Amino acid sequence: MVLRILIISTSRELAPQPAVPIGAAWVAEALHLAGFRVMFLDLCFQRDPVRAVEEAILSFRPEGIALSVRNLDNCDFLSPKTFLPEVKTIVETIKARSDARILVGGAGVSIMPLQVLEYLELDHAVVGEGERAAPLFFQSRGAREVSLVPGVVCREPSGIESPIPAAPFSTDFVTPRMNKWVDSRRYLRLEPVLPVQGKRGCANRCLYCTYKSIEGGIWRIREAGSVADEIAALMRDTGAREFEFVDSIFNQPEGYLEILLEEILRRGLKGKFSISSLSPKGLTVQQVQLMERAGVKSAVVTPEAASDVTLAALRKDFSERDVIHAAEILGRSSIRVLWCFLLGGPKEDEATLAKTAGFLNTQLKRKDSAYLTTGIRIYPGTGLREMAIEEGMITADYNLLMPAFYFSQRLTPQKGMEILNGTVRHLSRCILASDTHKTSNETLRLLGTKIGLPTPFWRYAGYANLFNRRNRSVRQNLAPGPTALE
Ligand code: B12
Repeated sequence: MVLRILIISTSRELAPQPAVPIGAAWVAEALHLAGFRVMFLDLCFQRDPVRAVEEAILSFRPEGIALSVRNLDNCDFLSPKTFLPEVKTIVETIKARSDARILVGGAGVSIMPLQVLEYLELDHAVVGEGERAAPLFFQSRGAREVSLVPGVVCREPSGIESPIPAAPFSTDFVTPRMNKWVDSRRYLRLEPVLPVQGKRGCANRCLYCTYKSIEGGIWRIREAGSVADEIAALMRDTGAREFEFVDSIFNQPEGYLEILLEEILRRGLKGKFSISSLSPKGLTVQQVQLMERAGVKSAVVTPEAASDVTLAALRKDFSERDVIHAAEILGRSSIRVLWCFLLGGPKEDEATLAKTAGFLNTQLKRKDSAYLTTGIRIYPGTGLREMAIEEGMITADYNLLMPAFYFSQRLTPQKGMEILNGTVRHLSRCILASDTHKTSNETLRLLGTKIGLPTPFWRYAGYANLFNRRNRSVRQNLAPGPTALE
């Protein structure tokens, strides 16, 4: 008998840009290939998400429900917001209307599965990727069989925490058919760009990062031909010409970028590409030239700090010199760069912040912008959590489901803003993470797409800042947000 599985993508967040639910789409495709009847419900643009869930349950009568939770919160120290209460409302709606078995997964869930299960009052979650775990879960029967599915975490009714199994990370990728599951037109209306993931995993061990729990700790590369096929299919089926590589770090491991971009060139795919995360480490002139030839128009570069002191404290394996070297190479290219910095990380003080300001003054080219995030979200299992406990910012029993943030005790957010306000020359090209939540940004996106403004939209940061009526005095009056959301 063919089981009916309803997969629900719960994210409704549109800032700082909409994110097409590709993770949920990959899982939907895997369930479909495993022989299930699958219905995909994307809550992102639903006016009434509860009603949409009720209607889907009524019409489809699912025997299993797979919930995808991408974001737990907005990671914003200055205006924190958790998304979990809205997910809980969806879970309550499901429970009131259906006896279907529920499985929850997604990036947010992988970071702290037990805490999420406890909060949502659900029994089963998946850590890591869902392509294998979800079909096996819905095929399995009985508590014992379920508990043996690799990657599945069970909530123990006794309240005793079961150990989180090491998630199995496969190198055998399903070919995603995102457009079969997601109404890409809705997303393309807000920005004409679709996401593509060319590899998974991250072998770096940055102090604060969660990627190891979500994607695994080693690089796993998709076959370049399959990624090129996916792009060609998306071009054909959606008319999109712009794509963003959402890999953890695009220029690692060594050789990956070359294989992928050479394949794109060989296939004659005339796309416009952007990169979600490029590391300054080891970036070469040849790589940047290849990127330009293949159609890369913009990249988000993520050094997070510009001083050796803070880079070492964040356990980055590159130096201030590498960051400047990358800036010089990219500065001579046509690629627009969004430079990302975390302000207030471990060992941040006036001197290290002055280095960031100095970097912005000397390296931010006219084509570039910067994205500044104040404070760092603390996650379980990270070195940052240990540090925050040692420094008395959180207690060891705080479960971190509601966000808590690290901010260096050698500085205050106000002092930090004062330094930036006083020293950075091109503040209009600096985007504060907190400002991206303004509803005006969505209006600007709709407008920008409609009139065909060239992407990436962060290049219009200066205009958006004007539109948001942000000015020096507003910035100087920034109040620090709570350390943890109650
Ligand atoms: C690229 C990226 C971005 C890009 C997105 C660009 C784009 N065009 O899509 C940008 C920079 C815009 C962005 C923004 C944000 N992001 Co982001 N982003 C990522 C990143 C690096 C990859 C996401 C991705 O596309 N993965 C590829 C897909 C295929 O994988 P996936 O979604 O995880 O799905 C797999 C599994 O999770 C699982 N799965 C998924 N659903 C389900 C369901 C079930 C039932 C099962 C069993 C399994 C399952 O199987 C899938 C396939 O294997 C992740 C970190 C990471 N390494 O995952 C952070 C991450 C998801 N982002 C995060 C956050 C917080 C945000 C923002 C809210 C704030 C911010 N920092 O800007 C915004 C929100 C944007 C939005 N509208 O939702 C957090 C979420 C954790 C949290 N604290 O909530 C993450 C985990 C980073 C982190 N801090 O650790 N992001």
